[in-house]
Amino acid sequence: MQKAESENTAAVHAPLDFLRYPVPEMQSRAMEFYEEIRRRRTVREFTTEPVPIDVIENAIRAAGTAPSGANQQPWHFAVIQSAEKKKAIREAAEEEERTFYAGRAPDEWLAALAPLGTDEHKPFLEEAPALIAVFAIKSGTRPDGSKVKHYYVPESVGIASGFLIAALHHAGLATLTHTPSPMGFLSTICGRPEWEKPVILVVVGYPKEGCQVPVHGGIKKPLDQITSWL
Ligand code: IYR
Repeated sequence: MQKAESENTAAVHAPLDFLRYPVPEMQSRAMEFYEEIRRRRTVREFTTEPVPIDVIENAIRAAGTAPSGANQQPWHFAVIQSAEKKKAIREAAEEEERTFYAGRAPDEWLAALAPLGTDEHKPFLEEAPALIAVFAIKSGTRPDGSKVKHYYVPESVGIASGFLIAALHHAGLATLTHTPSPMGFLSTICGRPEWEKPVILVVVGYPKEGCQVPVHGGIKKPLDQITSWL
């Protein structure tokens, strides 16, 4: 069977741009990165202060370097700054969350959330200067309009989202990975097509003066509980 041109392309290789460090430098870099990333906390109290747009752009560029299935980069980042759109998102999210907290969520789920102190009120969706809605692109389209299957989409988008929040934290911004459930309203508000699925709403900004975070969220499993060495 005749293959589409894009599927017929032979691999072309180029030299790798890899920086090799002396072991002591590698060790201090690993420790420094851990010390930096462990300070990232999910924030739910944001100021309205605007953030530099080029910082957001570069964090999204960093996210866009993530590995993905067949390098198909099945993601889209919608940056929402308009007060009107943020209000619409807050209203839609709070409506979903009201039903979630008032009965749709099973007791076991509510019990798991209790130490975080979350509820249906989401003022940060309006107060924070920027929201980044992350969309997973379920399938692509060739120039002739036919569908291109995408591979490992949730894994790829999860990795890119990890890069995104790490990049924003590294730059000095606070984030919240918010997952209103269900979040189909984001497609409508952001004007995204049906083949893109909203997966995470990253709230970005500066923490309010005196911002409190739940102690529970800072307790991470020790290395021996999350690893096995074979
Ligand atoms: N989406 C709800 C509930 C919620 C669910 C999980 I899992 C969390 O880690 C935190 C919250 C909300 O945002 O309140």
